[in-house]
Amino acid sequence: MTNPHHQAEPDDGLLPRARALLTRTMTFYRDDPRTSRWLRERFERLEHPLRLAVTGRVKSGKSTLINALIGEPLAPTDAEERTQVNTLYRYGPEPRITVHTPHGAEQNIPVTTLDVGTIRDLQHWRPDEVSRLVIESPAPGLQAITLSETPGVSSSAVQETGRGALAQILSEADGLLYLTRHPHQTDVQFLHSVHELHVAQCAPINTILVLSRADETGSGGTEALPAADKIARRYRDDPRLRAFSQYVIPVVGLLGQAASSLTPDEVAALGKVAALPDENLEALLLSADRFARNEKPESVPRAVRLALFEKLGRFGLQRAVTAIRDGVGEPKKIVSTLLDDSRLNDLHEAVHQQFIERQDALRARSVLMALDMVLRANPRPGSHQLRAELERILASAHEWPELRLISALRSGQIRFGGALDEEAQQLLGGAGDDLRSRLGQASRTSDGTMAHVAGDALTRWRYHALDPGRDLVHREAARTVLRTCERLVRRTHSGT
Ligand SMILES: Nc1nc2c(ncn2[C@@H]2O[C@H](COP(=O)(O)OP(=O)(O)OP(=O)(O)O)[C@@H](O)[C@H]2O)c(=O)[nH]1
Ligand SMILES: [Mg+2]
Repeated sequence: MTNPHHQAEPDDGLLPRARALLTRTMTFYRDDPRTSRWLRERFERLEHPLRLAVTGRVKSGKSTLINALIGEPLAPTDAEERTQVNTLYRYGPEPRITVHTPHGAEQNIPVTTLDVGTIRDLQHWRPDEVSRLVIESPAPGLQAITLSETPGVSSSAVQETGRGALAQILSEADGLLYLTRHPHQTDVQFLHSVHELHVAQCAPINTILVLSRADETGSGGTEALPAADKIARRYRDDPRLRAFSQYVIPVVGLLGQAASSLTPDEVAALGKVAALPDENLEALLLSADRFARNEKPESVPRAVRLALFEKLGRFGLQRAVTAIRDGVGEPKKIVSTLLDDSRLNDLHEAVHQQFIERQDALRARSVLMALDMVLRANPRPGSHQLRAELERILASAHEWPELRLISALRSGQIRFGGALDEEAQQLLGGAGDDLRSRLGQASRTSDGTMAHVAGDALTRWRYHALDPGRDLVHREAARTVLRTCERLVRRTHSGT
C-alpha cells in the first residue's frame, strides 16, 4: 500500500514520484467530490493495462486495425457509416457493454456475447446522448493493452463537439496510434496541437504514425507497399514529426484482421483458388465482381468467393495465393505469412517497444497530465506546493529523454557509430530496465564488478559528451547517456 505522506525522491523513479503526488493531491481535494472521484479513477487506472487511443482521419481504417490488434472482430467497420462515439475496448472476464452519457450516468446493456450489430447501433447515437461506450471482452489481445477508438479527426461528431473534446479524449490515453492514408499538413498540425499541453511538451514520445490501408497507396497493386515505405521514410525524417513520433509504419489492417480470423474452410477455398492456372488469376482478382462471376474454381461457390474477396481484399487474396503457390501449406504458416505481409507484426513490435516496455514512463506522463489539469482548473490556497512538486518532477524526469533517445537510436535518426549505438541503447534500458540488463551483466556478477562496469561506462560517455569531433545533436544525446550512467553508478552503490 502506498504511504500518502511518503515524499518520493528523484531516484525513486518517475512513476513512484508521480503516484505519490497523485495521492497527495487526492488528499488535498478530498472535500471536492468531483475532483477526487476523477483523481481516484486515475489512481485505479494504474492497475489496469496501458490505454492506447486509435485516432486519425475518418475512414482511415481505425476500427479494422483495432480488430486486427485484438484478434477478434469487435469494432464495427463500414464503408459508409462513421464511428461517432468514443469507444473503449478493454479486457473483462465476461462480455459487457456500458454506455456513458455526457451527464455522468452509466447504463449496462445486458449481453451474453458481443455482437457487432449491437455495438454499431450504439455508436450511431448522437454525441450529446452517448459520450462513451465501454466494451469489455475476454479476448486475449486485450490483456496487455486497452484500445479506444475516437471519432475521426474532422468527422461530423468532432465538428459538433469541437476539437477540444477530441483533445480531451486523447489526453486520457497513455499512447496514440494515429492513422492516416496519405499524411498531410492537417495531420501534422493536429498532432502538434495535441502535444501542446505543458506536460506533453516535456514528455512527447507517445505516438506511432500509421500509414493505413497501405495496399491502396498510389494506384494500389504491387507497387503500393514499396510506395508506402517511401512515404514512411520521408515522414520519419521530418523534424516536425520526429519530436513526438519515431515510428511511421505502413499497415494493411484489412489483411491483419482477416489473417487473425481465417477459418479452415477459408484456407481450403484459398488453396483451390491458388490451384487455378497462372494466367487466369491476375485478371480474375481485379475486382470482387469478376472473381465471383468467373466459372472457376467451380468447387468454391460464388458467395464464398465474394466473402473471401471482401474479407481479404485484393492485396490479401494475392498474397495468400502467392504464399500457397510458394509451398506454404500449413494453415498456421499461412496465417503468419499473411500477418507479416500486412505489417501488423511490425506494428505489434513498435507498440511493444514504444509503449509496453516503457509503460511506467507513459503512465507517469498520464498521471502528471491529469494533475496539471486539476491544478490549473481548481487552484486553491496551498495548491502551489503541489504545483511546485509537479514542476520538480517534470524538470528532473530522466526517463523521457531516455525514451526519446532509445527511439531515435532504433530508428537511426541518431548514430554514434560502431558498437556505441548498441551500448547506448542497453545503458538507456532498451534491453531491459533493471540494473543488470542495463549494464549487460549476468545474474552472478558481483556488486563490485557491477560498480566497476558502471564507472567505466561513465568515463567513456563523459568523453563522448565532450567530444569536439561530434556535432551538437550527438553531444547532447551523449549527455543523456552520461546522465543515465551517473544514475547507474549511484544505483550500483545503493544496491537498487
Ligand atoms: N483495402 C483496404 N481497405 C481497408 C483497410 N482497412 C480498412 N479498410 C476498409 O476501409 C473502410 C473503413 O474501415 P474502418 O475500419 O471502418 O475505418 P474507420 O477509420 O474506423 O472509419 P470511421 O470510424 O467511420 O471513421 C472499410 O470498408 C474497410 O474494409 C486496409 O488495410 N486495406
Ligand atoms: Mg470506425
